[in-house]
Amino acid sequence: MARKTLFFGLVSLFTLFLFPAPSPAAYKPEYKLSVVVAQNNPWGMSAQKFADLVKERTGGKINIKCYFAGQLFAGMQTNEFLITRQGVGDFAVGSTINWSPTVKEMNLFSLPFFFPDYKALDAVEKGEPGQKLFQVIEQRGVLGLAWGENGYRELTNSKRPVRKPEDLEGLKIRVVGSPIFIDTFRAMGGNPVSINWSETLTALQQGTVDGQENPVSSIIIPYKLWEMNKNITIWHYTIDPLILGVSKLTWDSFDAKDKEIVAQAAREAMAWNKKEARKGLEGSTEAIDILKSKGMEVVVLSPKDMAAFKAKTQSVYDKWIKEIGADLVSAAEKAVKAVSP
Ligand code: X2X
Repeated sequence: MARKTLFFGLVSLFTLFLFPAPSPAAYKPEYKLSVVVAQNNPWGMSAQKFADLVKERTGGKINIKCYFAGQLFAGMQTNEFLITRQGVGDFAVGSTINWSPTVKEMNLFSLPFFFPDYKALDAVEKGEPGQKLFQVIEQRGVLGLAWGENGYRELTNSKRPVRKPEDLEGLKIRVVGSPIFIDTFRAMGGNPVSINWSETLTALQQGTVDGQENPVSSIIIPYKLWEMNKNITIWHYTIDPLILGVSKLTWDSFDAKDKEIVAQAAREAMAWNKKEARKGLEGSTEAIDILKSKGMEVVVLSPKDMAAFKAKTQSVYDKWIKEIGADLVSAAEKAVKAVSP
């Protein structure tokens, strides 16, 4: 009897050794988070804030390292969605512009003069179109945790004030490597050239390009673009939301409690980011005053001036509504009209 017990005991020990019970997915010593920009601005800072909150609330179990300035993809910013979906990067605080060459639907935010105010953007993000966009990216392997913001993109250049489409003629403008931007600037009369952000400051310094377009509080002020470009046109021509996303591969390895901690930290960090991105721009002239104090000539377009640029971009709409999806665009249009008629 004793022998038999010993025998079975040994057999089960051996079996345990060969086939250990499935352990909970192992956590990695480090999770990588990708950001296109440096840490000197609300976008980069919000990524670090998120990482800090998660580390603190998981007692160091989820340790996220931020890779700033496009380090995870050697500056090739339009690859960010792919590397996140593949799990090469676990997280990204990514611009919808950089994801749009991979996820066509994201070009919604780049339709020229589509979002008249922040209310309209918030309505789209919170409403059906925003949910639909999160479904689209989830199907492609990236879970959207929260919306953040880079901001309304404004035009700067070293040559002259731009008030009307004729002023744009012949100006060489750096844009992101997303085709809708090339189409839009060509339609408006400019001369666009795609350059990664990592090389843009040098291109501006060396005069390879005359200008660029980016948000005031998130990019133009922190990067001191007045050192290269004296003219700025406030025209709100496109808006650039951010998404704090996580690779599905990484997400599925977290237990339920950690998922909740990560999701909550994402919401908090992105809420802070949105507030900072709009700082001095919403119901205030503080950000514009900073630009003026740095010697910039600020042109603020009236709705009528904007309409002259928008009229030039009909071909962009005709082409890109098909790419984005007519249903998504009209759902967004409805959401916009409901809050900003
Ligand atoms: O490249 C840009 O212009 C930037 C930093 O705004 C984005 O990543 C979209």
